[in-house]
Amino acid sequence: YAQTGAEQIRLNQIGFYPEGSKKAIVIDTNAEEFSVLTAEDGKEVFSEKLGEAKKWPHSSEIVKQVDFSSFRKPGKYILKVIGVGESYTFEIAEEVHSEAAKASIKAFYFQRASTYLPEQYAGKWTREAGHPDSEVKIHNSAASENRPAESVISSPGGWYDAGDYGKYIVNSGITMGTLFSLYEDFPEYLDTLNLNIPESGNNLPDFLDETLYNLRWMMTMQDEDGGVYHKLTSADFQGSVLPKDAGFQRWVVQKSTTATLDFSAVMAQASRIFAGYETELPGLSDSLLVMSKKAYKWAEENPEVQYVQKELKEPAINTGAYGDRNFEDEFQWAATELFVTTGEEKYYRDAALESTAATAFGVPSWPNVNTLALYSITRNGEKYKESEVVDLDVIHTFITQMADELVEYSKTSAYGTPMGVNEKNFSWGSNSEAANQGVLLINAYKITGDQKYLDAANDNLDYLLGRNATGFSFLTGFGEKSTRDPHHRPSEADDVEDPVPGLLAGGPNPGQQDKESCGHLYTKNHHSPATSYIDERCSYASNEIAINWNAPFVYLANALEAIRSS
Ligand code: 9MR
Repeated sequence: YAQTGAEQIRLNQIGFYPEGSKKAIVIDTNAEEFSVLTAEDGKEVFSEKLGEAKKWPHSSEIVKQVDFSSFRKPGKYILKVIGVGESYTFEIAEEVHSEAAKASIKAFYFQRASTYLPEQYAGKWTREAGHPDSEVKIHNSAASENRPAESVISSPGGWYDAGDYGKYIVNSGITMGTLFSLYEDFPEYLDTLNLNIPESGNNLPDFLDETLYNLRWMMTMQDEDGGVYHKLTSADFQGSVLPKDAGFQRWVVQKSTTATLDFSAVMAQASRIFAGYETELPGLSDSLLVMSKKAYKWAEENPEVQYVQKELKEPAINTGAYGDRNFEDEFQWAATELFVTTGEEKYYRDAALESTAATAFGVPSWPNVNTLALYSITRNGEKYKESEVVDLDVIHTFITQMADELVEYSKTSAYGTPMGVNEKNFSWGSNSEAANQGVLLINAYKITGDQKYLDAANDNLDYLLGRNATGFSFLTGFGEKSTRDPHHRPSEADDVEDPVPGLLAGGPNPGQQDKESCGHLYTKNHHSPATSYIDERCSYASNEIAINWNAPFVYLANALEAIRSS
């Protein structure tokens, strides 16, 4: 099918840092040259040859690269390619991603359960409270002596997981770990951010206030024996209604080892962060540490309790499973966070990071979290320079080896991005893979100071904001052609035309598990792994949003802002 102009020129639709690299992609062209024009009066300010034609296997497109990195003058511009047309307008500026970066954090406010979002903070996306979760039933799979089946607990607050209204501990785990990592890496930058949320006037940074909203919910999910319920959910997904109209009974289900360990890791990390706020939050840090240790102990005693959803009956549970059979990486993450917080070497010995095969680490995703342990050790590297238990060189090498592979691919690949290094990058929630690759690259940059890692991280931000085979900016509200119809109940059910802003769509997913609900919308344009994306509500497999996808975007965009503006 023929594409012209802006459709054929793929670029970060927001823009570029004056000192940063600036690339775009032109599809299917015989042109040899491109130029940069001022947006206001179309004056040519730069021109250069296009790169050689290359094929991107993931989209089967033949593309040429545009590189105008040496053009640094702030302003608004468009790209022009003769025979193709003109691109969307973009900007070159310091802090060019600040609004998008902030909005991606604010998106968590919009995911808040159990509360009214007044117009003052939510603008036109104001909505009434729903899901009080003050009378959540204990599912028979979660029954204990003190809490028999069908008894109730109160478990209010927290963030909705995604486009649905479940609250799932495993996925909250990696989400919180990622957000807390950003905070620990760039506290000065985050301390000054104003998110315009109800807590904005208090004595805590807004960023921490927002994370506290979910942390306090997580704290309610621990049973008295230390184990943690896998999730809080209705038995079935409720249709596309607003929270206030969603009345299905809510349940907490079986405790699991993965949920308990993810919980333990988050609580340990939170404990050391909130230790700095003893005056504002007296006792919180201590309580968090007690909960973390108790969870860890439960997991030591119950090391392989899997969550197998199909075994649950009366009622059967049919919502997001987040099942995982491998517990090793969660153990490593929890043990490491407990070590960093307490200094107790036993925990670090448990983690046994250095003796783990390099191949056991990877770009983090909800079932694979041990790389988060590497990040936490690295971040606290100063403390471990002389350490007898931590071998920093080994930990650093794990990270830089993974990062080098991404840099190598981005240098040679047709789109010039780390994204696509492996065909498997394109699966459910592929955009979180791109974002998490970015987080990994920023960590490598922090270790080495080598600019190539920062540039490659920025390449993946460009990917997410438009330099990809769909031509979409996947962040709602940002970019001339951005995701408009995410699978997101509040955005679907409200009367507002624009989707809730700052949400990252899942992205291309050749699995197309939603074929039944919107199969007729998948056309031949969606045949390749990198193009298998449709901007339709029905597409829960390519166009849902989720907190564990937003979090690495938050990290990537805000880390780049923090680094570029320092
Ligand atoms: O992100 C999850 C993905 O890795 C799984 O393949 C998929 C199917 O189990 O589920 C995804 O998570 C969804 C969760 O189960 C329910 N809430 C929405 C999540 C995002 O689609």
